[in-house]
Amino acid sequence: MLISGLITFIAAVHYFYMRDFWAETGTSPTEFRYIDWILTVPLMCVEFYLILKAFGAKMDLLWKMIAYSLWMLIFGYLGETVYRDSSAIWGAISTLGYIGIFYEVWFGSAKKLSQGSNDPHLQKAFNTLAWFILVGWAIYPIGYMAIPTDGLLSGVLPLESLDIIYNIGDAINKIGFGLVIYSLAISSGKKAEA
Ligand SMILES: *C/C=C(C)/C=C/C=C(C)/C=C/C1=C(C)CCCC1(C)C
Repeated sequence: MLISGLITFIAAVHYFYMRDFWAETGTSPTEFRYIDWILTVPLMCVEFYLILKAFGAKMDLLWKMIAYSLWMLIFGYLGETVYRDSSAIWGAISTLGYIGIFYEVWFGSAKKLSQGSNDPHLQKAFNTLAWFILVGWAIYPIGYMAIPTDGLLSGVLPLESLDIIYNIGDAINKIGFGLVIYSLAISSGKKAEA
């Protein structure tokens, strides 16, 4: 619960900065956004680790997921800033990190720990988070494709949609993750009382 609170707090602080930046310059607050993500996405990996810890998750699972997320974010950042003219290729490289996380949660050791837990509350929460990774996180690459230089959807989506899509993704995923963790905490609490 503490980590979920921290994630929404970090995001809230950055959204204040991003709002001012947008209001003053009329351009995308890319730096603030990626500083937010580089803190909050690894914390989401910590949430996966913590809910699986009682069922045998080891630190190497956590480090693997954090490494995938840093890979995803660092290359995405490069594609949005320094190498904007070749954003598509950097986006493709970044996507490998996303696939790594996706694999871990849907088929890899994280999935196996959840299945082996025999705890229906944990499994339900884990599966919901896995769907957030598949559907909720897929919102971001769509926003990224609105980059005007060579984005795959740049002719279709106006430039502003990049920030709007990222904002929608953040709202869905950060609040969604928080609610899943919250309901897991409640149901595990009930079980502990019984
Ligand atoms: C709270 C913030 C979250 C959950 C941010 C998630 C960000 C992503 C899943 C970003 C993914 C990207 C790709 C898969 C390719 C293009 C570049 C990114 C960084 C937008």
